[in-house]
Amino acid sequence: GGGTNVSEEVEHTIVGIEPGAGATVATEEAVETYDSLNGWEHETASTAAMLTSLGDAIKAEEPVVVVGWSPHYMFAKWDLKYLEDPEGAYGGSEQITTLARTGFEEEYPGAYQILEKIGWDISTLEELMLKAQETPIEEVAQTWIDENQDKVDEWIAEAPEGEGKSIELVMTPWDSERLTGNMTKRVLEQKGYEVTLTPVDPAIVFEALAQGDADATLAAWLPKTHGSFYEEHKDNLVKVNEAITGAKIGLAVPEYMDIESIEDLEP
Ligand code: PBE
Repeated sequence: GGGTNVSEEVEHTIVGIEPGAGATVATEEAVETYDSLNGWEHETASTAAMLTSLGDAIKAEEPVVVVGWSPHYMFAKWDLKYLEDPEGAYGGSEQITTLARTGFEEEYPGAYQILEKIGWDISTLEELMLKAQETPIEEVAQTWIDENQDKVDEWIAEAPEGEGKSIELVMTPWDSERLTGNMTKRVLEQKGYEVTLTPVDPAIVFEALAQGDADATLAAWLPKTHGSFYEEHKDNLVKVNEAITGAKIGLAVPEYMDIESIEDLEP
């Protein structure tokens, strides 16, 4: 069937992303779970390399199977579809969750109240990420703040002042998190906090919070993508808010490919 041809054409290879990503672990699980992926290679390198492979394949109208996720501009830029995942190797709908270290709420009541309110919808973030292809992400974040000051005012109005206290935010290095991290930093700064924003691998986000080396993050994809990190450290973490709902990870292919499910691939 169509699956045999495309599986051969892509040389039984999934184009993955960074080794430290939650989506990478989920893809390893998918390769173990599905008979259709028996003997497949899961190539990991970087998000940039994956996007280059995807763009090249689409330009040539060739098949390609990549590790994809939403929110990301890939779904705005190209016609892509997720392959159905009947075994649930990639989980379902995810919440990008705001986490704090234990004790943060007591020490930073104002920031905590603000973090409880901050959130965006997926379509807003995808639009901003597309903009960030041409404009530095810090600038995209600042422009969003400038154009949405009424919303920011709602978030910060009732919170106590920060009075110059320092907050360490950690994030993962993907665009979605760099964007929400940079917007959050600017919101907290408006209330008088000093905010540092540090990009680290997902495992380090959770360790830094659990050990009290960082204060908060807006980068936790739950329940699946970062679920094992969360389980390991949850006794020392506080769930503050679901800042973004309806996120997703999975295997993605161009619309023109004649397959619908991971089970349509062939070993
Ligand atoms: N992602 C984007 C990350 C989190 C944000 C889905 C590629 C991951 O850890 O898989």
